[in-house]
Amino acid sequence: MQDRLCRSPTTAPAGIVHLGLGAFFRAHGAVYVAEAGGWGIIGVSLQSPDARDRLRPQGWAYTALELAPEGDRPRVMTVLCDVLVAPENPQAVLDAMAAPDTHIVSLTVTEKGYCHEPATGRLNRDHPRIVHDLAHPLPQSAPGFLVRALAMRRAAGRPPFTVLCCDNLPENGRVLRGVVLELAGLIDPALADWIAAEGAFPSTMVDRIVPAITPADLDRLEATCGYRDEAPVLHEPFRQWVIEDRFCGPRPAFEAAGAQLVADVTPYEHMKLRMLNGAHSSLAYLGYLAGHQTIADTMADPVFTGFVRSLWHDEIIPTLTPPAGQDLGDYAKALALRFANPAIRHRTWQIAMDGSQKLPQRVLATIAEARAAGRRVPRLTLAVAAWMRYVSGRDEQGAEIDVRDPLAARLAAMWSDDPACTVREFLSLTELFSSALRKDAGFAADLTGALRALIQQGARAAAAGYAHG
Ligand code: CS2
Repeated sequence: MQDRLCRSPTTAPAGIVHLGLGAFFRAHGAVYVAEAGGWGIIGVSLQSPDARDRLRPQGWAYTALELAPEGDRPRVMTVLCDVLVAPENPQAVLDAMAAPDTHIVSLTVTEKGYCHEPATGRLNRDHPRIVHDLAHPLPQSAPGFLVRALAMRRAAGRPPFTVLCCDNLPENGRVLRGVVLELAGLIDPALADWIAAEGAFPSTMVDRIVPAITPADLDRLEATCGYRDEAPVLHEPFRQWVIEDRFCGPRPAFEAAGAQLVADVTPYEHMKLRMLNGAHSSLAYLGYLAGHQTIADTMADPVFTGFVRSLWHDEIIPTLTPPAGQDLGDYAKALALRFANPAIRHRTWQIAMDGSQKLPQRVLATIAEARAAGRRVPRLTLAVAAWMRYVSGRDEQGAEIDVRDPLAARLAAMWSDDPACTVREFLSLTELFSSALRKDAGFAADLTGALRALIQQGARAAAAGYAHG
């Protein structure tokens, strides 16, 4: 075996504490912070010690490996200064967040980490971690850490940090602000007033495709780089970060690293969530059912290339107001190339995870707007049907699907042999479907038809029916 990667971390002071030290942040936000210069990051794992244990022997350094069709490009990242594991020592995490030098707390805790109801954006007060955090001063949830750390800063006479949400939620900063204020209000209404008046929660749009690492990737990296790295991240060449320029304290010169600082992130978020993530989820469910392992494999199938092109042009783009200077047709073309990148093995199974938390903003909001405008959207509807079939836990050959979703057990129990009955059951999910969609008889009928087609013909043939305009 080659020598293990080991570098000294940055000497820059850590002005940023990041909650949720997964691959995405290390391949995206951390790269911007490193390029902006002058700042370091204390990473926090909210669940397992795995990342800390792999990174510690390397001095917190890791390789970010860019995967382009023309070859791999490694880069060693030294922007992390420390990694904390919240369940082991929640007080250390709070202390880092409350430290005078901390100006920003950023988050990638995935959709379900916000303990909110996706359909309404409000705090889910029954969430076990929220129930815990209301009763105990040492928190478990991301909103709990934010609230308790902000309380410490207020008590110490320090200004709040800027909360920088980097997850794929619409108006992510506004949603997180609402969740934090609601939780703070339940603990101490005066704290909630202080956060509302002094705090800042800019919304952001984040984009970079980051497939999960496999053991084979570690070997491949060792062969390419000549050293062993137990905690690398893989990513595509493309990256984009659009940030609302509303910080309540100092920030890195993100623009020097190519981030776009804007007044309103909404048009960017809608474009990205609906066109990239909406298509990703649609291809993940349909592709998985059709037997495709990765998004690139799915895109190599002409049925799905045609399907996704029509999905973008006929169903998603008509609901969007493009960001200034952005042509949505060009955006779709670029997405098709990114999805087809054969160097990225982004598993349909990985993207299919947590559908109950992803579908509302990626697919259902687009459907609701199209329906309100009197349009039918057969491809998005087929994607919802494919999700229903996927979470039933059985694929087209009757083999078991390893469904990962906080609602997995409830969703599986909704499946029956009668498509109309299954659709009725799913449409009763108030956490997912807006009341307009739940009452929309036309949508229910289309969804039933789509599900029937999926069951009778299989995903590939059903998608083929909608592959061209
Ligand atoms: C993907 C995203 O796993 C998923 O659900 O759709 O992680 C996607 O790759 C990123 O949002 C791209 O920016």
